[in-house]
Amino acid sequence: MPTSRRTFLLATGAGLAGVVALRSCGGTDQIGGGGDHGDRGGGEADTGGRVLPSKVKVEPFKVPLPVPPVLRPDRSDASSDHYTLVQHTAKAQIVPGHSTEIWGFNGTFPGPTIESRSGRRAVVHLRNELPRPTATHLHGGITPADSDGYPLDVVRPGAGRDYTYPLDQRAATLWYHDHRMDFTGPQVYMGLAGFHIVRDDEDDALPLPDGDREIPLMLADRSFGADGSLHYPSLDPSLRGRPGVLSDYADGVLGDTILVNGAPWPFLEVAAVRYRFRLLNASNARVYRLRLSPAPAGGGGFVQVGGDGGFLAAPVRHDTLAVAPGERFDVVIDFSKYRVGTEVTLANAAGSGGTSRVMRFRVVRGGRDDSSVPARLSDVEQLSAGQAVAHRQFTFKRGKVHGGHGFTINDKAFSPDTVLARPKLGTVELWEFRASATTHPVHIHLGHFQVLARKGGKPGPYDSGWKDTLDLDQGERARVLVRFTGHRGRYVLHCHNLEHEDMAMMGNFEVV
Ligand SMILES: [Cu+2]
Repeated sequence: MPTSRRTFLLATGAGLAGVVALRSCGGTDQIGGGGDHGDRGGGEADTGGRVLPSKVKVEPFKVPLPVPPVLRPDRSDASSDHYTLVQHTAKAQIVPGHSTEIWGFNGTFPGPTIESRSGRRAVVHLRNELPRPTATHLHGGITPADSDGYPLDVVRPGAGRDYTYPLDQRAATLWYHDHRMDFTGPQVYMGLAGFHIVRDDEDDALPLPDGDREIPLMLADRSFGADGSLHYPSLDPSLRGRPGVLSDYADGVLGDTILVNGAPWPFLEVAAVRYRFRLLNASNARVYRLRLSPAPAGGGGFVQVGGDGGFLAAPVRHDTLAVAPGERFDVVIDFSKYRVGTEVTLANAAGSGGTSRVMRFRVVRGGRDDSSVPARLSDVEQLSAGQAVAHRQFTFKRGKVHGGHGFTINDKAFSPDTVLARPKLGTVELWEFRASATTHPVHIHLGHFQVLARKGGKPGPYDSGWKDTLDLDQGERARVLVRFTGHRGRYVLHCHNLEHEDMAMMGNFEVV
């Protein structure tokens, strides 16, 4: 790929000038652009600030896709499975020829995948052997407040605690990640993230691809120093004092290297049959617009069967999949639409240069396929606006935080003492979100929601089903119906652009 080599020389040789060059050459380097690119702004500029240049060169599509191992329970009883996760530093092979220090759950990035059964309790015995405090949140979990990983509810270095997850919820792709107050961005960037998949009888009964043809894909962009170290532009790299990042990156840190399951631009050899991929955007700030290049004949290469909160009622076909930080898309790709020998790039129409691609599928053999995607997937209860017992509005915009630049919700910087809403347990509320100048992926803890409207009109193409994270475009307004179920207590809603979150774009709500 001569274009990628040129891109990396520019990025490596010329510092910030290289970044400008990298972005301006995107037009010629782009894979699979065009189409509906324009409808949500696209581009990297609106998802964060500058791309942080790496000092090492990585060839794309040279390393095989790793799949995180499934964690075995220490023990199981009639109602619960018990797991141990130890957070510690480790050396990882990410950039070929280098060893990279990461912070990992059980020393890996991504952490091991936990697989749970709906209705069975998972108890995670967590120990923090890292040099800094952590707080672990199960994203998408309907979890009691004291196990939700509240940002100030930290586990100090050398300490441990149990997190209890009832998992009284539908089958879905959840993920666990660090949520430490003021330092979530750098700590997730160092590797503190993993999948937690919940399964149920409905999932088992569907004829979707399974076994080694059901694969989780964690997308995360990173940049590397000359020694292969993870490079993050912290104001205080010790992660002790002042939170936040250098001002060039204050809108969000964008890496120039796309990792999938911790490997840079990996490849996966596939048979010409259907595969199910659980896509997760675990990036700090990057929004992807995924496409298949070449697109399959007839289009609609991504058949979405699920979202953040589990199965959709019926599959939705997409040519392009916009995935904001925190969001999950459960999709089926049918490689029988390609001739054996085809190389299919998972491209990113919102990127440029190296970030315009994500990974590559090599269709290397034929195969028998008895899987299918049925026209009906699940009974999804449809909420209606009439059920809402309260209407609330939340505006996400820039603002003064501790006398400097930051981000606010309803003009307030995060404070543990300020409660923005007190919804009643068991009710549905209508929440309206507004974004000012930049995009904000809005995430609500505990409460799953359905999108009612965007810009005063219909929900968007990626809004189907139950969600917990919503991509708000610049200046956009969206209304969701959110259900507060399961547990009372104090939770947060926040922007899942982790740099915005660390710069105070978070608020409390208390379920009463
Ligand atoms: Cu934001």
